[in-house]
Parts: sequence; C-alpha cells; structure tokens
Amino acid sequence: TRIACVLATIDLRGRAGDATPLDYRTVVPRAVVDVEAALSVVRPVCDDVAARGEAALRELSERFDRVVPASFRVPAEAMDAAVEHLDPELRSAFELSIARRREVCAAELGPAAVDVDLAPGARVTQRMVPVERVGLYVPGGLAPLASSVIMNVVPAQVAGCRSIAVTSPPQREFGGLPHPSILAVCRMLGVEEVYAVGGAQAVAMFAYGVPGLCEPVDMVTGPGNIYVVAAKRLLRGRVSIDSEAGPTEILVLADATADPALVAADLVSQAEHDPLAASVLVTDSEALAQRVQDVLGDQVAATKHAERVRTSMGGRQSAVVLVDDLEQGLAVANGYAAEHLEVQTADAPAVATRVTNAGAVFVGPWSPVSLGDYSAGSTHVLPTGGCACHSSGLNVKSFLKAMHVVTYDRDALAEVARRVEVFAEAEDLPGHARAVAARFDGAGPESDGS
Ligand code: HSO
Ligand code: ZN
Repeated sequence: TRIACVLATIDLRGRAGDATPLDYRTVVPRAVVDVEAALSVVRPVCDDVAARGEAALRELSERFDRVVPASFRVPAEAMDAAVEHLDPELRSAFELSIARRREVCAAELGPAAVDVDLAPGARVTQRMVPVERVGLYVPGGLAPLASSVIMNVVPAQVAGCRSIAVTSPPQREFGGLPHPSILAVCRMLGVEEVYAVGGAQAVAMFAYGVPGLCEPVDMVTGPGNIYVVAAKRLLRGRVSIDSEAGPTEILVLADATADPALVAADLVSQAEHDPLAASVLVTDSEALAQRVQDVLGDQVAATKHAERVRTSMGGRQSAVVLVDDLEQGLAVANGYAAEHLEVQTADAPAVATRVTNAGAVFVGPWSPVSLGDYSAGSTHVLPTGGCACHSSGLNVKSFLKAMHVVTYDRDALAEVARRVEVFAEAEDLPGHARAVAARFDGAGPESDGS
C-alpha cells in the first residue's frame, strides 16, 4: 500500500532568531536502545560461560540458537567447502572488497616507531604495537554480514595482530555452522580460527577463554544485537572493545539539485537494516522534500523488507528536517553526528569539508552509503548514536597501542632532575623526588649508559 508521507517533518525554517537557541544535537531524536536492561539477561550468561566453559556453551546454544554444533570450532574442511561452493561472481565481489579495504588500511598504518630527541641523550620513542590477540564477532541474525568479516579482520591483519579469531552464531539451516559466506570470507582472508558461537556467550568465550576450546583474547570487536552489545559493555576492562554499535543511521544533506529518487533509495538502504534504523533527510528545498516523500511511498512499497523499512522510517528517529539554508543544514548535520552522512548538494566537495561530526562522509551522487558498506575501501564499522562527535570508525589504529619508550642518559636526567624533584614535592610525593635524587648520590648508577 502506498502512503503519501513516509517521514515526519521537522520544520526549523525561520527559527534562527528563537529566544532559546536551537540545540542542534537534539533536533532529531534517537532510537532508544536500553542496553542496561539487557545487562541483567547477559550477566548470568557470561558468568555461566566463565564457570562452566563448553558445557555452558552447549546449553546456551540450545536455548538461544536452537541448534548445537557438532564442534564449536569450525572444522577446516567446512571452511574449504564454503570457498569451493562460492558463486564466482560473489567471490570476485569479496576479492574487490578485501583488496580495496587492504589498500586503504596499508596507507593508514604509518611508521612503526617515531623518535623524538628532546635534548642530547633524551629520547622518547612512540612505538606502535599491535594488540596481540583479537576476537571478532560477526552477527548472523537479520542478515548474515560477510562484509563485516572483512571490515573487522583486514585492519587487524594490517595492524599486525598475531592471532585473530572470528565467531558467528550457528545456523540451523547450515547444520550448526555459521553462514557459508561468512566461512568463505574467513577462509579467503586466511583466518583459520573460527567458532560457531553467537550472542553474549560468544563475547564471554572470547573474554574469559574456554579451556580446551578457545584462548582468551585481548580485544573484542564487531557489531551485534543488544545482547552482544551488553556483553561487550559488561566485559570491557577485562578485554578492550570497539565502540558499542547501535542501530544504523543515515543523514542526507541535500539541496534542490539532488535527485529525489537517489536520495530516497539511499534512505531505504539503511532503513533496511533494522526497525530502529534512522533515516534523516536535511534540506533547504521544500520541493525536494516533497518529491522524496512521494518516491519513498513507491520505493518502500516495492522493497523486499518493506515492513522493516516502514517501521524504521515511521519511527521518531527518522525525519525530514527543513532548514533555511545549507548553513543551518550543516549545523543540524554536525549536531546530529550521523554514522553515515551523504552530501548531495551543488559543489558537494566544498560542503563536505565543513562536516566535522560524522562517522563517514559520502560526497556527491556517485558515492552512496552502500558503496561504503561493501567496496569503497572505507570502513563500515562506524560510530552510531552521536558518538561520531568523539569517536572514529574501526581502522588500523584501533588495533595498535601507542607505547612510549623513554631513554635518557645521565647528563640528560641531570639537566632536568631538579625540576622533576620540585614538581614531585609540590604534589607531596617525596618518594618520586627521591627516586631521581638517588641516582646522583655518591657515584650514581654504576654504568650511566652513555
Ligand atoms: N550499513 C551497515 C553495514 C552493512 N551494510 C553491512 C551492509 N552490510 C552499518 O554501517
Ligand atoms: Zn548497510
């Protein structure tokens, strides 16, 4: 059925002179995701895995996935078979996506160490050290996201992580294995350690380790449902995590020059992910807004996941925002800090340089978000829920620790010793001062290292 108006309208026109200035961060409300509530479900699950290991995994798999894999560790033969049965065109699509993501990651890697000589004999080195072992979660629910394997594994590999494990929920229809396209991508990437474990129990398996099955990891990344997110929040500290992925978001900043059918298609593309996904159009053209609403009616009716799209577009998190001009449009966009921001305006590159808050920016009519989801070379693991105002998408540096290495010789320490001591005394930490002064008592260190 066709509906004339799909998205609610928020009209900000003529409000620049309001008595209370607009708070652009809250103009478009966000979907409410109650991770705290999920914590109470997830805590006993994680405790159970920590206490009983594989026996707990078996029971949880039965309960939540309604299937128990013959082996939680996916056998190598299953991985090989997945690649053998891969449709050649899909295989080529995987290859392109891997190659482009790898090329961008390699360029982002940067030097392994940076030396700064602050004075003769006074050196601080910043060494970039990869996280040793990472565990990547790949969801298996609404859509099996093989692309997420690429987006998580490739930067970890380029960063130089020694050990990479992937987990994804066991699927009944595949005999308790994860989706074959996920296995195929793992195999193509050379990831040998793959598990058929899903949900919060998978995060617990990575964080605590499971004797005889899986060694604990240092870092867990990857998107997942609210239980996976809750488990990551619960176990953060024991392991590090990437950002907590919320429902996906697209904000299109468009003017009268934009093509309404393309704007509508891009809004539908992200609404398709989740009933809580946010699709937002910000425009200074009332005519464009009307045209987009018109085409959306037809596009939503025709799309495969119409129900999901209708729900997400009808939610309070989705809207058309009418603004006076692109200036105000940019204020809305920067205030909202969307996961994905498309600029579909005249001179889009110039407008895009003025975007300061967005997970990723897609410039002009030929750079749709779906390109970035798969094959642009950029990441699709991006900050949601407004986190783009302080966080980055998953990249090579996410898997690197910056380690300072301090190497001073006797003269270099002597030169600053007094000022370190004064500083320490001012903080009432005389032990700190003493540790420096002691080096210059009598003969000092037997070898001064110079
Ligand atoms: N748009 C999603 C990522 C994705 N899309 C995976 C398709 N597959 C969140 O950025
Ligand atoms: Zn997507």
